[in-house]
Amino acid sequence: MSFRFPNEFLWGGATAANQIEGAYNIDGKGLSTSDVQPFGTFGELKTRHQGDFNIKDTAIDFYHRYPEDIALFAEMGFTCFRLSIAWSRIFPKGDELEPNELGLAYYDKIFDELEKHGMVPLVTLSHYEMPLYLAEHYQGWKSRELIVFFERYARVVFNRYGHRVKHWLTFNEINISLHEPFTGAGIPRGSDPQSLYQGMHHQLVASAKAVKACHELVADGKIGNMMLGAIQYALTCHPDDIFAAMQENREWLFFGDVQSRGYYPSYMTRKFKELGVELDINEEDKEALTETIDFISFSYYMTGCVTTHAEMEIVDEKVLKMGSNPYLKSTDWGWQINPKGLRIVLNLLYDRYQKPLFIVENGLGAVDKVNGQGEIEDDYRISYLNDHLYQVGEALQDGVEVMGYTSWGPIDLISASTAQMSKRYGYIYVDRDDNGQGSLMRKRKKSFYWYQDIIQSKGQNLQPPV
Ligand code: BGP
Repeated sequence: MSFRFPNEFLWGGATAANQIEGAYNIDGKGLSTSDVQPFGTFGELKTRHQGDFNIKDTAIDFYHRYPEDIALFAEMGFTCFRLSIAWSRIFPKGDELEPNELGLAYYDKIFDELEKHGMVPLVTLSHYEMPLYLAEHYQGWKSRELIVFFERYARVVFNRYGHRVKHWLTFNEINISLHEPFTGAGIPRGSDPQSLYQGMHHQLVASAKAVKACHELVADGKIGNMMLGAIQYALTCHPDDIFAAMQENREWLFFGDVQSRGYYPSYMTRKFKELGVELDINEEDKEALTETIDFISFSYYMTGCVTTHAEMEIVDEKVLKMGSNPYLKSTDWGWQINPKGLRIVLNLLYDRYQKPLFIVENGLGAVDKVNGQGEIEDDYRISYLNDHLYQVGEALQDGVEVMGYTSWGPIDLISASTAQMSKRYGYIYVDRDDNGQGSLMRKRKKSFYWYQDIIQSKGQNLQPPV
């Protein structure tokens, strides 16, 4: 079967400020939580000392090289580019009353460049980082005060860029903070459920306030949430496993439920009771939550299994402790590859929310080798992306409304979980290794031409998975 994706379907790639920009301490930027995570999201935290090496300090130097990179995206035919604004560039400490003009001016230039190439910006307000000062002096999102700071930041950027940035996301993978709370929420690892869920509640309220601000300040603006859509299957058809899988999936769907319905789902009442969590939710919070998102966005890389009784291997110790699925293969980093699962998630989310969906991350992290002719023949990546996009085509036929697809890391960037450069996702190769050595030169991979062809053919050249 061959598909022609809708004309208005947005095609592109996705990035995050701390994984591409570098320039971590210039033009008035404050330190962010990412700047003290030199080993990645799931590595050890470090106090930052003068002269310490963190590969993200330079990353791929997008801060200075953005015209070249955006031109390469345009050459591939991107109609959309997802990026995040580093909050610490706009409010270096996070609690200031006035923004940093140099930080604002930087993103003006990025949007100029995207406009020049006719690309729609999709902007994440908070992608896996926040001003470090807020983590150190306010206990991160555990503090209610952050709602005010975040809303101020959101209003500043909507006012500044709202005339030309119409697509926004609030918190990247908001559900990940239950597993890794420092990265996105500035809350220490190992915190008790009370602190975690209170912090998440503050983020949910802040997200809703940003939605309201966007609706007020951005004419024709659309704003979505962002969830890590790692669906869990029951390992067996034993009813206990089916129930366990349902509960596991509620761990992430809970966020979408609040953000798209405007109130806490009833299943959380029992959960909070069992965990001994008593949330501080006031009337103003409840009112704020009623401002709901316009679309649902999510990342999709892998799926897992759960069971209450059968033998099951754990395939990814590092990130989400996914149960092994005997029918699937894994990447070199232990992420289970499941293209059909993307069609399942798309259908599930559309059935549940009846809102447009946007796949804002998907891709294969792999080691690439430059061959004797200086080429990078990344057929494994082409096959991964083909098979996933094919399932998007199927989901469109299923009647699911999909706004677009931005694959993760269209240009090689620093891995969030491991801070490696060698875990590459790009269509564009960047000459830099894990120790920071390399010329930073950009090079088109084989997948560059493949994606160009897929975009140009509006998906018609996707091949049925073999
Ligand atoms: C998502 C994050 C991204 C990104 C991606 C790939 O969870 O939103 O920031 O990095 O995963 O993960 P990694 O970089 O660890 O391979």
